[in-house]
Amino acid sequence: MRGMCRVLLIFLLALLAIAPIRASAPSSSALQNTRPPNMVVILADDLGYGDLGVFGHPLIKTPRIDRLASEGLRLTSFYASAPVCSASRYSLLTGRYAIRAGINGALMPESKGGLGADETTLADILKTAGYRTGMVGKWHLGNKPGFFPTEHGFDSYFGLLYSNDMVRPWVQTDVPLRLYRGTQELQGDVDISTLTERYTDEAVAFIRENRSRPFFLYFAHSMPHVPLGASPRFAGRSANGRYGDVIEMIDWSTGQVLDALRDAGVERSTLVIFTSDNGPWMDMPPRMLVEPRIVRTDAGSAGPLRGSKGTSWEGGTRVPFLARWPGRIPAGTVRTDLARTLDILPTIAGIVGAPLPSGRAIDGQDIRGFLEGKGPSPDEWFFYYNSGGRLEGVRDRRWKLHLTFPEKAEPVTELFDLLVDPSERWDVAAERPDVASRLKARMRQFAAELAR
Ligand SMILES: [Ca+2]
Repeated sequence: MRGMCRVLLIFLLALLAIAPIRASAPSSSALQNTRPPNMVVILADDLGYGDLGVFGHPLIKTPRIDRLASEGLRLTSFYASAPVCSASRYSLLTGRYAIRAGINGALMPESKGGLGADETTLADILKTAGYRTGMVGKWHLGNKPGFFPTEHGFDSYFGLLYSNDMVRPWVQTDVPLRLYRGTQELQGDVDISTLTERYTDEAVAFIRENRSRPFFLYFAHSMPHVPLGASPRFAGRSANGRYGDVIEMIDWSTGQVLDALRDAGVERSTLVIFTSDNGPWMDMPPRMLVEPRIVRTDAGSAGPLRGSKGTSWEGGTRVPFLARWPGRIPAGTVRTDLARTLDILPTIAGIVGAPLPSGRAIDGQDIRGFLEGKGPSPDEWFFYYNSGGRLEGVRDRRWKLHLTFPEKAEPVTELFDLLVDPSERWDVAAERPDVASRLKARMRQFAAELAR
C-alpha cells in the first residue's frame, strides 16, 4: 500500500512539474505565426519552359520539383525579366528592368561593371529585416571589388561569379574560372561536373546552420547552362542524354534542399520558389560548339513556345515557376495569370513588412494575394527585351505585340493572342489594329519613361 502511495505521489509531482511547462510552451503553429517565414529561391540557368516533368517533358524525370507543384502553385505565364543571365538576375534581386541600370546581356570576366552600390537588393531588404542571408551558385552581377554578393546584402557566398562557359575554349579570356567563398578566390580549376553537388552541400549546410532564425537562401545553379556536367552517379542515368542527366541532378538537388527544410523543422514556415533565369539556349553560336564537350543536344526545350534564350519570343523569357508555402499557398494550384521575376522583391518585402527601396522606380508588384489564391494577379504588362537590351515587345493580360528588326529593312510588327496562341504562330495585327496600336502606344510610353 505504502509503495502504491509513493508511486502515486511521484506521479502527481511529475504532473505538477510538467504542467507549468506545458502551459507556457507555445504550440509549434504559434511559433510559426510569430517568426517571419524563411525564403528559399532556387534559380536554374537556361532551363527552358519544357524541361520539367510537370511542364510536360516526355523524357526527363523531375519528381521532386514536380512535387513542389502538387504541394504548391504552378504558373504557366511567368516571365524572367530578360532572356539572358546578368540582366535577368539584376531584375530578380532589385525588382527593376535591367535596362534601368544599363545591364544588358551577360557580363564577361573582363567586364568592369556590375550591380551598382546604390542598388537595394532583396538580400539587403531581408538582412535589414533580421534575416540571415546566404547565396550559393552563380552570381553574374560583377566580379570586381564592390560587386560581390557579400557586398550586396548576403552574409555568405559560395559559387561562380559568372557563367561556367566563360573560360577557354568557349570564351577567349585569360581569367581562370574559379570558385569563390565570400570575396576569396579558391585555388584550383573548377570541375564542372561537381558543381551541382558542391552547391547542394553548401545550401543544405546553410539551412542546418540557420534553422533557429529566419533565413534567406538564394540558390542559383550553374546548370543547365553549357558546358554541361553531371557527377558520375548521375551521368548516363536519364532517358534524355547529358541534358536530361543534368536536369535530373537539379531535381535531386532540389529534393536535398526540401529534405533539409523538413529535417530542420521549418518546412511549413518556408516559402520555396523554383524558376529559371531565361529560356533554353537552342541557337548556340558556332564558337560554343567546339569539341569535345558541347553539342546541339546539350540544349534544352521551350516546350510549345517559339524562340529561345536571347530572343524576345515567348521561349526567351517565359519559364517554369513553382512556389510552395504550406498553409499559405493553396496546394496543387495551376494559374495562367501574368507574373514576373520583377514581382519577387516587392512580394517578399510585403511578406516581411519591409518598405520598398525609396527614390527609385520598382517595376515589380506585390503579388502575395495572388500567390495565396485570394484573387487574380495584379500584373498588367510585361516588356520584352532581346539579349542586347533592345525593347522588342509588350504583352498585356491577353495580347502580345512583337517587333522584329530585319537588317536594312523596316521593323515587322506582329500581334498574337496569347490566350489561344502561346506559340506565336498566327499574326492577327491586321484583324485587330485597335489592339496593336494600343500596345504600341504603351511600348512607346514605357520607352519614354525610361529615357527620362
Ligand atoms: Ca541564363
